[in-house]
Amino acid sequence: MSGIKQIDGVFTAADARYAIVASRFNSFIVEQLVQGALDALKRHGVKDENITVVRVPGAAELPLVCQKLAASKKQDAVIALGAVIRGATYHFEVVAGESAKGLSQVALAAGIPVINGVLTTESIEQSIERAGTKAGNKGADAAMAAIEMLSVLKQIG
Ligand code: INI
Repeated sequence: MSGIKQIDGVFTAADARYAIVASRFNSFIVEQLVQGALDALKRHGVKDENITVVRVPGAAELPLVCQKLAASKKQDAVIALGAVIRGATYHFEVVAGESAKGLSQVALAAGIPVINGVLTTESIEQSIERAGTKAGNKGADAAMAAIEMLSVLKQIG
């Protein structure tokens, strides 16, 4: 026996409360991420009454609402979903960068998982690929990351 203590997250955080915050911008894509996240949560035993879905105008608005939810103590994990597409905006770097930076700041300040499920892609096609077609569903991946992180945090106390 090596004596090394290993901690791995498991996917059994069924009693936890999850908030999904989704942007309305590029809703054609983002709503597929929301469906993917809901599907992953429910198939891992999360009850409907423990899921809250909040919608915001765009990815730039995600950090503030995630911060409020994370500080509310009413949620155990927050999942931010959005799609920032370079071809669709002149200020791609600003929106994508500020959104990502804000979300990681919120997670560190709140001490709960705040998962960044915001697609940042070169084209609408790339976003579609990640929203339930050939590259999977990043909303579902984000939900799985939230479940896994809750398990890891619980174990490290
Ligand atoms: N918001 C997005 O979520 N994705 C985008 O691709 C995008 N573009 O293209 O600009 C976008 N802009 C809106 C932004 O998030 C804010 O809602 C807006 O600037 C008001 O603060």
